[in-house]
Amino acid sequence: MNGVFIGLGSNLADPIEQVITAIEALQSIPETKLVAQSSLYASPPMGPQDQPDYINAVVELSTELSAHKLLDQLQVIEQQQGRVRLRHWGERTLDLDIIVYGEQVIDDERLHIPHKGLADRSFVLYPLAEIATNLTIPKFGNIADLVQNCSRAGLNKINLDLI
Ligand code: A4P
Ligand code: MG
Repeated sequence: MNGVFIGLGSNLADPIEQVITAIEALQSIPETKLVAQSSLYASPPMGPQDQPDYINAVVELSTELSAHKLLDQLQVIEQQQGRVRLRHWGERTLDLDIIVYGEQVIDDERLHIPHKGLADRSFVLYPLAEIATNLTIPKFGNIADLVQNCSRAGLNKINLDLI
């Protein structure tokens, strides 16, 4: 199964390192391979403003796991990296969201796929567009149109060579 895209976000405890560590951890999920990874991006927080800026990235996986089994694995990685759930849209050491799972549309008590907020989130759309130029997302349409309708103000690509 191709075309599974995961959004990574962190704004606590060395966020760049958190995201890099998480990308490594994703590669040890059973029956799953890393296909592509975006650059890292910094952006101001969406939601409560009294929290640090975020580092975000998007990766593409190829996996034999169902979306729900994949979510189980993502939540294990979040826990491994000390995830504590403080408040909605609040600070976190690591957030792993399934953005797109192939052509699937899922709306149940555990999962909304494609991710509900993706059209409003520059920190998801721009890294996604970097690795999936021609993607068409169920319910949302093609990535080029989504990017065009979402301002990238405040979103900065990180040059890891400078760090
Ligand atoms: N869940 C439902 N759908 C999915 C999905 N597609 N992928 C459920 C992953 N999980 C999904 O997650 C709560 C539950 O969502 C999970 O148990 C799963 O069953 P959570 O991460 O604890 O959620 P939350 O913090 O209450 O809210 P939410 O809306 O998920 O937070 P977000 O949307 O993740 O926002 N600003 C910037 N610049 N960059 C960011 O990355 N992130 C957030 C968090 C806020 N502001 C940000 C950023
Ligand atoms: Mg989440």
